[in-house]
Amino acid sequence: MRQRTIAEPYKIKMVEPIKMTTRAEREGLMKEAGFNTFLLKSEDVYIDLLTDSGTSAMSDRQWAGMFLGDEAYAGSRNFYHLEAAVREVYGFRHTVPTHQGRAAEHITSQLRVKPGQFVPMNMYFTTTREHAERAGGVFFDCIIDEAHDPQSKHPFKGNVDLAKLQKLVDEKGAESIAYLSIAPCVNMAGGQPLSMANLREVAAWAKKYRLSIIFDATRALENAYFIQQREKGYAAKSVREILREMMSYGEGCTMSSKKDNLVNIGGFLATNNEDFFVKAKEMVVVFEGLHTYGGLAGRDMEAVARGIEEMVDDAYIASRVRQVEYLGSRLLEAGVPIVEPIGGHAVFLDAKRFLPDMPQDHFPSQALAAALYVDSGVRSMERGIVSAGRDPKTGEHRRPKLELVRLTIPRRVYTNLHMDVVAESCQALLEERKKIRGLDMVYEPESLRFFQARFEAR
Ligand code: PLI
Repeated sequence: MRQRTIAEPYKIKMVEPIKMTTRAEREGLMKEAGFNTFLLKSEDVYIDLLTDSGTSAMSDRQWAGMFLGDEAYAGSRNFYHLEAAVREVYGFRHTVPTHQGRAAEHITSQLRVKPGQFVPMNMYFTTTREHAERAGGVFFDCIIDEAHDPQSKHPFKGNVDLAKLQKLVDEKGAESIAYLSIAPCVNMAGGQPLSMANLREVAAWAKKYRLSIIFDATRALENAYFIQQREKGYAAKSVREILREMMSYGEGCTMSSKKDNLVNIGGFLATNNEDFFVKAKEMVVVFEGLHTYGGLAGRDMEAVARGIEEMVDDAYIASRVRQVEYLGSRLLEAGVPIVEPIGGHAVFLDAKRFLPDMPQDHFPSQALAAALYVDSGVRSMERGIVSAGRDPKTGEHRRPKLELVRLTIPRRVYTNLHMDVVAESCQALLEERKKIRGLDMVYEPESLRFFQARFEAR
């Protein structure tokens, strides 16, 4: 039987105009922005695939909730709605709101990492690693090798390699590990999921050594969808049930609500560990705000609470991930090299295969992202040597195997015709790839350099 189309389970009630600039204008704008797409003005962008973070379209129910904000300094009713939603959907008893994910990472790292301890992660994420390192921790990559190979079609490239963890424990002892920081739908690997079977094994292994799993639950829902689609025994389960089971293997999580939770701002730290909760509550007051608002307005917490309830709709998440798959399939048909399997939140161009003659020191992904903007006004993001930063010990560039450009799809924002425009632009660039020039970095911030670094054409 032919596969039937699944349309979005919503219709559009409000629109925001976007405008196309001319190629000559975009050439000037890109140069002015130092060939860094983060430094472009949003109004100069036609289709904005910079990130899926905070770029979702909220529903009418979420917007209605914004008018029910209880803007009290303490004990806002919206906090209790948020706490109840997290308890119900993620299964964690205690919630500490934060203004976004990295604030929850900051608190977690400061409380749970002792200087010199390892923090194993299934691949790094920029802010997560940064906070672990600022607390004196040492990042340890425990993802399976396939994750570093953009052409491996492993269905669960986000899986943890237990042998790598075992080796670390054998050599350094379990007490050298702060906790396991496990991210579903691994962002830097291309939005790749881990399997429930892997998670179960990791949890059993961690228990043996009395180590905790603290999830980076940012895109856990998208991971739940992949488990439903790909893993034996889960086809008949709802994403809601799958997400709840996933989270049951962790002691808690940090969360950027700006992704799965369908809001423009917000995050939280959630846990079943009383002691961690009490300490986190004390710390959030210093850095974010009282523990019942954590840097958010009451209305923002209401939007998060409603977003959490809305996201666990099987029809919604299917249409969300299928749109990403639609763009990826169009690119594959056109022969554009991308990371496979296609991820949950983004399609990643493989800059090493796109620009095979450009050395990594000429920042191929940065150059490709700039060229894409000049071609069509589509904004993407570098995820290669610039994002990887420098080794804190040697000061050398970290040289990731993956040299990628991320085309990140905001939730409920663009139609598949927008995806067609993006695909056509990537195809046109591929045909003219010889014309894409490498870059020199002329300004480099000390940390998280990809956000503000500036470049010039070579
Ligand atoms: O941007 P924050 O502070 O709300 O969240 C930080 C963060 C943590 N973990 C993961 C996996 C992320 O992807 C993440 C933020 N990601 C951004 C901004 C992105 O564009 O992917």
